[in-house]
Amino acid sequence: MTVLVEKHPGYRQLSLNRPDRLNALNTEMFHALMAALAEAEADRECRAILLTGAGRGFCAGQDLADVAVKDDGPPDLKAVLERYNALVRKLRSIEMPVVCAVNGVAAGANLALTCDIVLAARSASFIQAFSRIGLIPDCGGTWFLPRLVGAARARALAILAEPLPAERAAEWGLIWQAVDDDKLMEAAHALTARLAKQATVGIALTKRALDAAETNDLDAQLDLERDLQDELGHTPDYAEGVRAFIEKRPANFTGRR
Ligand code: LHQ
Repeated sequence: MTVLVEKHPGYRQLSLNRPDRLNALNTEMFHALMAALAEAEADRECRAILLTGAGRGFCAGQDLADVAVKDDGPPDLKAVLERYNALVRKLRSIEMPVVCAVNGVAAGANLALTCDIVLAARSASFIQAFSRIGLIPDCGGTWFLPRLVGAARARALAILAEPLPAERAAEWGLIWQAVDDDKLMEAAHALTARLAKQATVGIALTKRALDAAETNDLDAQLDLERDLQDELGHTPDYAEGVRAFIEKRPANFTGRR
């Protein structure tokens, strides 16, 4: 099993599971991850996802043994990237929050940056390893990096491929938080469980609005916010949220449309 799925009340933990390869991605893992995401989406009780890695690493990017240049020519990197692009699009648009717990080195794994809230163990590091093998940051790396850390830092990270320790990654805004190693999973579970009880559709549309803002001008974004807010105004969670506020009690959201 290249991806382990654990069901928790309200959410699922997906663990990349090729620890002897630092969870380097291969075709089997890609399909397992896509299937696990589809199953989570189909489960009405699942309202959040926690993504992490088994063993000492989070993910070492593509399994390089599978894409080495052979005697008969270079591998079909376009086909490989088509697959990963589908994964990035799915993680980005899935209608529930995705928490990433980066438990160890993340090398060429922009999968983590695709997630909505990223926690990392203090001993973990982020390496844009691509330039070490003559490639560019993929899986959205060239899009996420400058938006998260600014142009100067994005360029240096991408070109130098030096490890960025978790704490500095948090200071720079690449991730949400660095957490003591022995507290990482506890913190990640607490956060994901909390998100699983929030207004799921509201979170889904927040994701959509923030992504659209990357290309919209203010006029278009104001229109989008109006339309999404209108949609949310018709959800049971909005009714419950306002009722709970007025009644001075915690809201009991269902995450339903
Ligand atoms: C690995 C890998 C790995 C296979 C560690 N593959 N075995 C590229 C091509 C095609 C299409 C799609 O996109 C891409 C984009 C990319 O993903 S580019 C980035 C590819 N990844 C890398 O360049 C990172 C390669 N790994 C490393 O630089 C190191 O392993 C890091 C810095 C991550 C960790 O170093 P260490 O902690 O010293 O561990 P290690 O190097 O000893 O690795 C442990 C084992 O895992 C080792 O195997 P072994 O049999 O010696 O125990 C590695 O060969 C294996 N491994 N990454 N990507």
